This record gives sequence, C-alpha cells and structure tokens, in this order.
Amino acid sequence: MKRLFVLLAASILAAPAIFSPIAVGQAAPKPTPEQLAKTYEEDQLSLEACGVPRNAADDYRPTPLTPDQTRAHRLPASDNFKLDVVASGLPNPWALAFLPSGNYLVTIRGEGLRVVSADGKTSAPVAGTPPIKNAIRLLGMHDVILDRDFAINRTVYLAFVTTPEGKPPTGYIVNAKLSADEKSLENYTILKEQAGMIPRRIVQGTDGRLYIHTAEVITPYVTVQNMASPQGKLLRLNTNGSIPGDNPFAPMATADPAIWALGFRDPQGMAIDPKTGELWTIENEPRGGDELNVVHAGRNYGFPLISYGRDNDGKLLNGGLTQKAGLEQPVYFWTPSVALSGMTIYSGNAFPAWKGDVFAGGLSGMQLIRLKMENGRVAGEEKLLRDKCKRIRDVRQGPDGLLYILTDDANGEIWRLSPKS
Ligand SMILES: [Ca+2]
Repeated sequence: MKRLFVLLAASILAAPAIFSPIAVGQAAPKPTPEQLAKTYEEDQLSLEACGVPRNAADDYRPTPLTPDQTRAHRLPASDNFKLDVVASGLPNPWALAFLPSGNYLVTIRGEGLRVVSADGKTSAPVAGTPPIKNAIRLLGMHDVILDRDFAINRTVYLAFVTTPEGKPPTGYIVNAKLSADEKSLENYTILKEQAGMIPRRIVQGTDGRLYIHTAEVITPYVTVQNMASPQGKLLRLNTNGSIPGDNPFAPMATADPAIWALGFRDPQGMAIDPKTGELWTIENEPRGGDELNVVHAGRNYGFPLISYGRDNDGKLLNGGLTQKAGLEQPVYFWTPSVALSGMTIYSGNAFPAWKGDVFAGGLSGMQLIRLKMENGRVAGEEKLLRDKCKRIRDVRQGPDGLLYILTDDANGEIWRLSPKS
C-alpha cells in the first residue's frame, strides 16, 4: 500500500517558466537546436521559480522515431485571454462537467461529488454518491460525465476507486441519475467492478458507447499486456454495462471482452476530436515519456515493452526500447514529464486562434499545454499559465466555448479563460 503511494507520488511530482513572447501574428519560425535547448532549460527554470524541484535534471532524451514526436517548436505566446477564478475551496477536485442549469458538477478525489453554482458557491456533498474510502490518498473519485441525453434522462457516469470492507482497493464504473434539484444521486448501478482496476477517465464516443481509460502504476506493470486484466487498457462498454458485440477482443476466450485497446500506463486525459470523431488520450509514463496518442480499436500502445521514459527508479524500461513492430508509436511525447492530467480539443468560437488545438493540464509540470495540430501531428507547443505555479488537474471546454480549468490543491479552484476584451 505504502509502496503504491510512493510510486503514485513520484509519478505525479514534476517541472517549468516565462518564455519571451514572440509577437502575436508573426509566422512561427523553425526552431534552432539552441532554441530547443532553451525551451527545455526554461521549463526547468520555471519550476525552480515555483519553488519545486527540477524534473529529470539529467536531460534524458531518447531519440524519437520522427522529429515531430517531441519538443515541438515553441508557438508565439498567446495574448488573447484573461483568467477569472470561478470558485475556490475545493479539496483536490479531479474532474469537471457542465450541467444544463449553468452549474458545475465537480468530483472531489477523497470524497465524491459536489455541485458548484454558476456564481461559484460550493454545495454540500451530493447525497447518494458511492462512499470513497482509500488508504492511498491519490486514488478516489476520478471522472464524471453527463450522458449525451442528460437533458432527458438525467444520467451521469462515474469512474472511481474505493475500498469496500474486507476487500482490496477496487475500481468501479457506475451510472446514476442526478435529481432535478442537483442534490442527490438516485440509485447508482455498477457497470464494471474489478479489484485493482484504476479507472481514470470516461468519454462517450460518437457511437454512444462509453470509453473508459484505466491505469496500472505498479512495477513491473504485469497486467498491462495481460488480456485477462482490465488494467492499463482502454475499455468500451454499452451505457448499461453490457459488452458491445463488435469489441475487438470479445471473440478471444481468455480476454476481458471490454478491452478496446491496450498497453497504457496511467492515462489521465481523453477527448474526442470533434472534426474526425477520433479518440485522443494522454498518459503518464513513470519518469519521462508522457504521451499523446490517438487510439484505434484493437491496437497495442506498447507499455511497458516500449517507452520514451524510464521507470520510477531511473532504470530503463525493457532496456530502453522505444519502438517495435506491432506496437503503436505515440503521436507526441514529453521528456521530462509534465505529469499530464485532463485534456480537451478546442472547438469553440470564443478563441478562433485556438480552434482544433489540443489542451492538456500538467500536474508536476504546473502548466497548461497547448498543441497546434496539423493533419494529426503536433506542429507547435505553448506552455501557458506557468506563472501561476499551480498543478493543473483538468481542462474542459464549456458549453459557452470558454475554457475551464481545475487546479489540484487542498484549496482547489475552478478557473475560466475568456477572450480578452
Ligand atoms: Ca505508448
């Protein structure tokens, strides 16, 4: 138990600064090796400025398969937004969803679920939420999403870990109905339950199915390539918990039929590209090598057989192998780690310059990452909000097209980015 805590803590502790802004509107120049080195150094300095240790000070940098897979050139600094604090005093919030009432549904890692009113007042815990009890502080209530027909059916889905009396820590994916007054969850139904499973994020696909990303954080990560285990996987369920008939491994007698893709370590962010319907995810490797992936049915994303990071003890994973036939390459990776959290792909009208960009939170990296995408590849990277020195837990696009951010803190906050007038 203690060991797991230490591993989790290590994976979430990490890095970065204030980059000299390039004039907005200026074409982004191709970076020189010196500039790339500066980017790295600046990240390290920004963490130091925040009073936290540098992450991977030895600058371990394995060679990418393609040059656009890491350390993309730095985008001109965005100057198109202002930041407002919507709410504060949330103890380690994990995920954020938007209710049609204009209120926010927020998961609290160690507790459950709360509603934050549009004007920032936090409710008592939502009654009827499954009890969260764990010896491991970093596990608990993770994601919440609304069903796409929530306005009609009031259905929400939750992903969490709790420790039932006399049992080991157990992962759950459940659905429930939120009462009309938003004060209680009405009789939740378990869709999947498994000892040791760490469900992190849920997304409802364009097909209406639930996609659930799960983690495996204990060395040597034996469950990740084990088809009988739902850990370190992307799972796909019908909204009532049954298995879709076309799940890729359903015909395999020895496989968990919920598995849709495999080979992940600790995925904490997931989003549908509104243009293509593709499922994009971000995950944390133990030390360096955090990844952005586009996930397709039946494929193997490689962990721990290949990785651009190292294990928590600093040793190479599988001899430092980074590529192998039959195993998917990440679209992009980060060395050192930024400890990725939530993500969104921006599709709103409030920030025309950001349309199609990937946003991802950084926990130990204390930053909001923006990736400019071109044809499914990363064309540039910006690191926002580093001057705030806050661990960023989630980033979501609101129904109003603004960006909302959760900070990971005993006094966690909801931030809103809106256009600068
Ligand atoms: Ca991978």
